[in-house]
Amino acid sequence: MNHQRSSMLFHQAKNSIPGGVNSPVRAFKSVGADPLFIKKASGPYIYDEDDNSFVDYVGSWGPMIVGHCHPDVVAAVKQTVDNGASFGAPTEREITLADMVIDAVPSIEMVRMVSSGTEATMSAIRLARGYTGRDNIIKFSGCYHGHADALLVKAGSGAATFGVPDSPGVPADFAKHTLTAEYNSLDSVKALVASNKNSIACIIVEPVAGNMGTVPPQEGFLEGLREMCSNEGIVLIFDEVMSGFRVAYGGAQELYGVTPDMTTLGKIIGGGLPVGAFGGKREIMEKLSPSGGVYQAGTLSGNPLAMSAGIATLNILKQPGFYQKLEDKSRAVAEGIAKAAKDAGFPLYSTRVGSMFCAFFTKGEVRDWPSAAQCDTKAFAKYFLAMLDEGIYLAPSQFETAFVSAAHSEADIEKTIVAAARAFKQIA
Ligand code: KE4
Repeated sequence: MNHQRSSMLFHQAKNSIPGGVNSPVRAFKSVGADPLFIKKASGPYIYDEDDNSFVDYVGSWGPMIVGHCHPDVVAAVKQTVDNGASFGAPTEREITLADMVIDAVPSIEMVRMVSSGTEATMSAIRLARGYTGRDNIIKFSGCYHGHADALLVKAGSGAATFGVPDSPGVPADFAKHTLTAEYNSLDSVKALVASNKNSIACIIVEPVAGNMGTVPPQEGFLEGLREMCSNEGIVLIFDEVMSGFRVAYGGAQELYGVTPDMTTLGKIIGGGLPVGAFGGKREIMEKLSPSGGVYQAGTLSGNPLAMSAGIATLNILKQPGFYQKLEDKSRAVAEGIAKAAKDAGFPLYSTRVGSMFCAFFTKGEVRDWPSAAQCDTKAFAKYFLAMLDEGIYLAPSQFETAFVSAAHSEADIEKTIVAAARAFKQIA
């Protein structure tokens, strides 16, 4: 497969942009290749600058659940931009999307729009601290909540991929209020709560971990966090930037029946445009400026284009049968890849929650960061490159999640499974 133009552009990009990319995990560094420069996309496909086409399982890292260039989303954005891209003033669309989110997500009684998931989690934590008057927070190793200083502590996603879960540039003073527990280990949380009595403002968790690969919550984990937070006056924050509207219309909190105090969102609710959101109980949210004293702001928060793309996307997700069809496709592709690995005698631990799935290159079970970190990332890199040669575009890191969209057809899924069978044979 010819990647000449992409490589030329990457070489050029590195002169102007650090590492040649505007987000590190896109650089293909951990898979030892030059990244593909994408020219366009449509439905389940992306097309690179060398006119290669790929079945896309990154979907812009989650937003493109209805597929690229869905006609309803394109029309909504075009119609909106003809009347103005941004005003820095309130618009009716912001109420429309806010009400759709409130109707969908069990924990959300009020919601504030921002422009990224990082802004959403950073702001939610500040609000939890303002609401409780406490300073400490608990997060989980391998979970990623964006790149705010306090959260780049044992973080997942690109931070884990590059082995900098504790980034340079984050002063110890900033990180000292961030306590880290192990995902799926209530005991590790109990120990931190006991040794930091009445000083923990919030626990922030990915209810389905997607940034160390896809790691589902074990039976009782989310329920245990809920009970602990209720007993201790700790704000429970579900970071559903990835899982929100992905694993169910009401997110993981609907799927597992556990309701947090606050929820952060992003990705899907912007339909591919820059967006984030945080919401929760009215009594907490009303502490936010200008109704309360906790300050938070943003030039492009709730901008008309992202609101329109989000509204159009959620209107598609609301259609009867949307998630069942997505579930059937996702099961088929994840199980097909797992079977291909087994038939090739390749050790793989497969996970899936709805249309989020992952193939861990390890023999053992993966339930937290320490077990995920055992993966053979070199074998993953060979698999990734072999799949790319077969026209299948996966996330360029073992510690990420693959996403299926409504646009993936049975033929695309069959092609993916055949490609996987070839890839495992090639690298075995
Ligand atoms: P953004 O600031 O990237 O919009 O959102 C941060 C974030 C917060 N919470 C969760 C659960 C997330 O998954 C993310 C961002 N996800 C990564 C992909 N694993 C974004 C991709 C990237 O960093 O380029």
